[in-house]
Amino acid sequence: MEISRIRKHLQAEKVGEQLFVFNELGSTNDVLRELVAEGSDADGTVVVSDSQTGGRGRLGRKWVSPGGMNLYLSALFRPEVSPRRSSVFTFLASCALVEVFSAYGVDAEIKWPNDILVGGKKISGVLTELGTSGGAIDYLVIGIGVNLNLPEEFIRSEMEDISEKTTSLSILLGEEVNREKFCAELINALDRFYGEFRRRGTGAIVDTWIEMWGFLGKEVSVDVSGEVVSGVVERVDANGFLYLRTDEGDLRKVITGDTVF
Ligand code: BT5
Repeated sequence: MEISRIRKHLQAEKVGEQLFVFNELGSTNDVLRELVAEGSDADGTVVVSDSQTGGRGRLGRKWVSPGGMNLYLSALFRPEVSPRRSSVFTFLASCALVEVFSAYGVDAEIKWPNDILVGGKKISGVLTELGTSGGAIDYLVIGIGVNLNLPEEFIRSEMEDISEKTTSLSILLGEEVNREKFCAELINALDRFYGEFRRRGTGAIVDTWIEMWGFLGKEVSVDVSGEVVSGVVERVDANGFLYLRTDEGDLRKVITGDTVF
């Protein structure tokens, strides 16, 4: 990916002002953290790579990251919020993704906490990691993987275990996507939502996310470290925690886990 072709489409104020583009690296999240350690720590710094040799999901899972077809991006945020609220930044990324997909005419669904699906198939995932100092957030790294031009054949042959659950934007649109343009549009959207956060706080992001998610008042099942908790979503608080009313009438607070369909 060419940095100048990304910049051409950028309208962001803060996010992507510092932009690093690599051909190949281990993980954009790790390289961004290394850049921070070396002093390239401006709020809104973005790292993009054409391919990743060690793309990661949550809990040591792998993110399939072939070269030349997708987007692997990490953005640095340095908000003044408590570490308890870090999942709101996963929500912020999800809101940005849903907005960008919608501009392509694609109706994306959010699967709590960090997946973006289309027609029940995963097209994108978000990995939020944080650096703390003295109990406060020093920085957040928001890693985003998006399947842009991942072809059906690759999914069938290289992603056998998840081939029925994976899609890409080019499969949905029936045409190749301009990756640099998509990358800039995503940075622009992250910038808009980050601006919204700075003006109005985490509550504004959570409210927009709840609307896009669409499960308030509906039943969800969540796998929390192997225990499945099911209940009607009564509330999502300003930290992004879910409150599920179970059949037994208990109110269960869920901080993290995986939605089970
Ligand atoms: C995620 O984790 O969905 C977060 C993925 C974040 C990837 C980005 S790429 C840029 C940045 N740098 C990194 O190293 N990571 C971030 P999780 O919810 O744990 O989901 C992981 C699961 O998604 C895997 O176990 C597979 O089942 C599935 N998966 C892996 N690669 C996929 C792909 N390319 N498309 C769709 N599903 C995939």
